[in-house]
Amino acid sequence: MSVLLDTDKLKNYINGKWVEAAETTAVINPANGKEIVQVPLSNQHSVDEAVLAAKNAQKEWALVPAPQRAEILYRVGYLLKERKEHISKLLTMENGKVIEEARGEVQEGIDMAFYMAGEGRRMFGQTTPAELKNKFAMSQRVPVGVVGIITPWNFPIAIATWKSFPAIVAGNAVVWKPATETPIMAYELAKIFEEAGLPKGVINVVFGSGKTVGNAMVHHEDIRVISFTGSNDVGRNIAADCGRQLKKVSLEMGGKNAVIVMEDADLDLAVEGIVWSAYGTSGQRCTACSRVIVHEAVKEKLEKRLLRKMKDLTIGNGLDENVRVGPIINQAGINKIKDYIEIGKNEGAKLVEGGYELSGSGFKGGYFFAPTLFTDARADMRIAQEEIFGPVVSLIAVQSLEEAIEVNNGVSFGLSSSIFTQDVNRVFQAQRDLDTGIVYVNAGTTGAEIHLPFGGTKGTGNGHRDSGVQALDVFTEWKAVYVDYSGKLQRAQIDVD
Ligand code: UN1
Repeated sequence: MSVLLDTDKLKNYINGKWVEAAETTAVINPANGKEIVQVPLSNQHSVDEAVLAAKNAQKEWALVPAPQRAEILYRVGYLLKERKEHISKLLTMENGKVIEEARGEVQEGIDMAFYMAGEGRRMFGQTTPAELKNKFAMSQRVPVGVVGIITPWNFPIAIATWKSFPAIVAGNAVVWKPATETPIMAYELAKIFEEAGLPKGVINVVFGSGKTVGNAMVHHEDIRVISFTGSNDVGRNIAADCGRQLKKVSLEMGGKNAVIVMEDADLDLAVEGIVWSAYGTSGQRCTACSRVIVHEAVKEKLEKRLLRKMKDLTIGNGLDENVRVGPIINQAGINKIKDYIEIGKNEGAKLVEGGYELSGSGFKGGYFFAPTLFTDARADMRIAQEEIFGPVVSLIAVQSLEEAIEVNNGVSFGLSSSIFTQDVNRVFQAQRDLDTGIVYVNAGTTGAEIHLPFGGTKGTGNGHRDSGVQALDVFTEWKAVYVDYSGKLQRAQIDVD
C-alpha cells in the first residue's frame, strides 16, 4: 500500500456508501510495474444498484435551487485545491504523467469546479415575446435525469470534472465508470464530493470493465445520457447502441493533430511548441501533436533544431521533478506504438530519432518509449493518418499554406490543430479553414482551457462538446414554457390580430 493512499482495496461508491466488490484486479504504476491498489471489477448488479440510487436521489436533487447545488461545487473546488499536491502525486503514480503535468491536470479540475459552480447562478434560458397579447414565453434548461459518464485513463481527473460537474450543477444524478487503469482519481474525487456535502446517490462510482460495467450503463433504460471519452471503436459502438434506444450520447474519441510550420515562423518557438505538445504526456493526449506539416523552405532547419531539442528530454519516473517524459500506460500501449514504428518503416518514412522501448536502470519494470521522429512522411501513410497515442511524430513537407491545410484536414479526425506563422492574413485564413474543433496560433496543439468548448469534428466526436458552457447542452433538455394571462383561449398562429 502506498503511503499516499488510505486503502489497499478500492470500493465502489453507491448511494453514499463504499461497497466492496467480489472481484478485483491490480492497478499498476506504469513507471515501475508495481501494484498500487486493487480495484473492483464490478458486475451488472452494481450498475443496477447505482442507477436505482441515482434515480431516487435525482428527484430531490433537481428540486434544490441551482445556486445551492453550486455551493457544493464551490466546496469541491476548495477541497481539490487544498489537496492538489497529494492528488497530483497519486495521479502521477497511477497514470505516469510527470508531476508538473499532473498538477496542471488537477488544476484543470479546480478551474472546472469554480467555473461550473458559477453556472449555478447563470444557466441562462431565454425570455422572448409571445406572439399573442397577455402571454409570456420563456425557455429553460432542465436536467435529463440519470446520466452515465465513462472516462479515460489519460486525463482521469480533468475529464471526470468536465463531465460530472456540469451534470451535477444542472440537477442530474451521475453513474460514473472510471478507467480501471486509473481509479484512484475517482476514489479521491468521490471522497471530496462526500465531504463537500453532496447528497447520497447524486454521484455513484462503479469500477470495472467497459465490457461489463460500460455496456450495462449504455443499455440501462434509466440512464438517459452517456458521455464518453475513449477509443474510436468503442465510441462508435456506444453511439450505435444509444441510437437504437434514442439515448443522448456525447463522444470524444481522439485526434491526429498537426502543427503547421510556415516558412516565416519563429522556428525556435515552433520547436518548443512541437516538443511540448508531441512528447509531453508521452504523446498520450487526445490533443497530442503527432504530425508536423512544414513548409519545405524551412524543413531541414526545423528538423535539425527539433532533433537537438529532443535530446534534452529527460525520461523516467514522473515523480522526479527533472523528468519531462514519463512512461506509457501499459504493455498494450507499448505494443501498439512498436507496431506503428514497423508500419512507418515499411511505408518508407525515415526514422531519424527514437523508435525503441527503453529498458535498463531507471526504467526497470516500467513501460518507457523513446521520443520518436519520422521524417519524409507522406500524408497518406498510416503513421500520418491513425492515432498512435505515444511519443511519435511524423514530419510531412508541403509547398504552401493551402497544401498544409489540405494535409491537416485530410485525416478522419478533427480535434486540434496549430499554425506557426507571423503573417496575420495566414492566421485568419488558417483559423477559418482548419477543420478541427480547436485551433491554436503560435502554440502547440495541447492546452485547452476549461471555459471553452472541447471536442472536434469528423471522427473525433458526434457534434457535442465537453467543458465550456456547451457542456450544459449535453446534460440538459430545453423546456419551452408559455404562460397565458389573458383569461381566455388564445390560439397560436390563428388568433394573432
Ligand atoms: C485529452 O487528451 O483528452 O488540451 C484531454 C489539453 C488538455 C486536455 C486534454 N487540457 O491537452
